[in-house]
Amino acid sequence: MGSLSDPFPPLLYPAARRDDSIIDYYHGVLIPDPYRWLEDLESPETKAFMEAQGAVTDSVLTECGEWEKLHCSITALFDHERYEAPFKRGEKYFYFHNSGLQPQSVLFVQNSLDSEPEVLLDPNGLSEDGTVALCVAAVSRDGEHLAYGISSNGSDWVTIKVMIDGRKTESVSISWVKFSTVSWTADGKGFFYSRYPASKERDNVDSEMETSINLNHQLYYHFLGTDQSEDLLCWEDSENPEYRFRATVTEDGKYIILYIFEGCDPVNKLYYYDLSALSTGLEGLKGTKGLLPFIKLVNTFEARYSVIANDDSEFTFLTNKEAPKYKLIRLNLTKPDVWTDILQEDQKDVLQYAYAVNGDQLLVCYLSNVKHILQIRDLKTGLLLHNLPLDIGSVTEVSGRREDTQIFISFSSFLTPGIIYKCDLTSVVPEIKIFREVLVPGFDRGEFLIEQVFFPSKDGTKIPMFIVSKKHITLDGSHPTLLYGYGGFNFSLTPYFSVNRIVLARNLGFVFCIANIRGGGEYGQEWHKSGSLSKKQNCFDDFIAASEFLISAGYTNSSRLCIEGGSNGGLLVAACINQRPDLFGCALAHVGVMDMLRFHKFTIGHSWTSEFGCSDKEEEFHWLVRYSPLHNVERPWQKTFDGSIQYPSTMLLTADHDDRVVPSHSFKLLATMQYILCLSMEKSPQKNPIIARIDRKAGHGAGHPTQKMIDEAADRYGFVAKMMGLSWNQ
Ligand code: X99
Repeated sequence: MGSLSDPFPPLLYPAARRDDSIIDYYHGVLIPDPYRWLEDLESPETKAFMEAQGAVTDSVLTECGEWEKLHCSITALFDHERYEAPFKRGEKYFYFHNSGLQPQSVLFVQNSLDSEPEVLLDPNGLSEDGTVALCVAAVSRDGEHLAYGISSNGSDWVTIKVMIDGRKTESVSISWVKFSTVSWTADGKGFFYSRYPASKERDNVDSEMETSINLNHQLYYHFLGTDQSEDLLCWEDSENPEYRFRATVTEDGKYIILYIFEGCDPVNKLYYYDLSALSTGLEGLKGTKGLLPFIKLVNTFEARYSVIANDDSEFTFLTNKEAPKYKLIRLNLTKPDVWTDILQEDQKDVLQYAYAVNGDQLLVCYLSNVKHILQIRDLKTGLLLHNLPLDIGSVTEVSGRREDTQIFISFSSFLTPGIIYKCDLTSVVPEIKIFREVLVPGFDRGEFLIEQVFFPSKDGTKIPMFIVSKKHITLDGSHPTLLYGYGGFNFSLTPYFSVNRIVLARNLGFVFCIANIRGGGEYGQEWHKSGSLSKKQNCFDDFIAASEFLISAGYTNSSRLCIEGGSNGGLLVAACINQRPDLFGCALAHVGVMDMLRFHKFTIGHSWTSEFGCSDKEEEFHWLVRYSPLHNVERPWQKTFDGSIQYPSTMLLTADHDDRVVPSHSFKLLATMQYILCLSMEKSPQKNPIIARIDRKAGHGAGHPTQKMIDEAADRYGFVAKMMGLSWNQ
């Protein structure tokens, strides 16, 4: 159906060179890849392509009349104080705070909850424009030292720096860190981190964009007060270059737990090392060669095992072994074959995590029909002690350890910007009080209504969806509607607050929806599996069914329906517009995986083969080529009897430093869509714009400064408002 009107004269897209000599041969099938040259992000030709596309997009955006009002309102609504839950180390409390429009949140420290907070680290001082972000902050157990990771331009590459004795910054810089956690040893003498070997071609991770494949991850231990060159290599595995490693030190300080991952599935190997066996601590190993002699407790990729707590050698794990909705089990390292269930798998709710708190208690979180439930249970027996009452929404953070009698719980939902609860576990019935509440001036939750519906997908499976609208709307099919989805990697989309969506609902009359389609973790590992590998098409069928539901229930019509998603959700949006171009008025696909035949060749893409499969394998190639956005762009007016069907107005969003999903995915899809739909024919019926917003000094999304978030939101929703012919109310 496309947009209501043709708001623009046909756009003059830059003609990108087609290299017809690039043709790949996959298991007997020839696949041309004429825009392969766009994979070289440093070439002058690619840079010229980015410039030319940027000019087209700017010419569209300057025509978007509501841009200014959107920018202004989103800025005003963003300008509120935000806090994260405090965490205790030693006797001190630490927390992140943003005063409203600060580019990055600031780390504060205080001696007690009511003493004057002091700035410990302000990342806003690390760059002029807020593009340097703090992405890891690990405080030693005594609260005296801080290891923090910074990343530039939204990259996944991290440099770790260290602050000792309160606030003295050391000169050390730990480079080549990626996909790492930081875990201190109990003695505070150093920490574990993960990295990749230094690239031979480049010595500076910040300089340009690195798209080469990430292989040979390594686990290191850094000794405080020394140079990175003296760090101890603790684990690597040259026979399995795709493995990734993550180490944590148990709360009692006795063991190092090594988690080993291969893909992105919730499965891992688990090794451990008893530090107490080292009389001189890790210090004694300084300068030695050879890896740490880890004991292999779980040595197959069958299930997830995460340590919840231990009493000496008796460990409690969260696992999905024979329990797709997860359970807690216990085992003594001295008898590694005897596993006992502590908390059995629930029939319908998915066990998300458990924290040992207040001695022998467990804070347990379940996902129940896409809403979080919190309980206090007995660590020894798993028995339920208390239900902690929560509104409908998401627990976004829990801070508390076994030694803490008081814990902090952050909660948010579509109409709740954020509440941090303080929970005192020493009283007979846990006492829950509001510790801090995020207040958004000018936002009135009473104006809105939240519903959760369950609609049938193509194969009859019931799919949950949240719908948020202004109260008392008539279901006459007229409302602009924003439908958001992800559908992959076992990731669940639970209710959260979005300034942008409140502005869209309040001022442009939008209904906004989140479809909890298959591929996510909403109902455990079975839900995930039913939307991955050979069953990936279920994700698209679910999202299409969500759209059809919204239309048939009278919320909207095709011309006023916009779909949006990022990353795996960018793939979702792009696949859906290929499959049903008639169903949507607008599409916003952020940082999407668009070339399903080649994604595994760049950075960490190889780890997604657990979700998608890999074109190197014949059977899997056939799954992928059937829905790969890049390989399924066809002229809709030639596919059906209705010669007026065109693609929806489409904005692909990417960024020059996205080293998670390299921007060439979006570049190649953009050039392909513009060529097939517009440039390769005279008088194309494709009038709706197909454009890309290419951000600079930005990456996949993490670490985005506030200003970039606001600018981007105004661009994409300004575009949608223009395409749908919407005007501002009030
Ligand atoms: C990843 O690629 C995970 C990358 N990653 C790690 C981290 O392996 O970000 C890791 C280890 C330790 C700390 C931090 C990290 N992911 C995560 C997928 C989806 C995910 C991703 O980004 F599984 F949730 N994708 C982009 C998948 C398709 C598009």
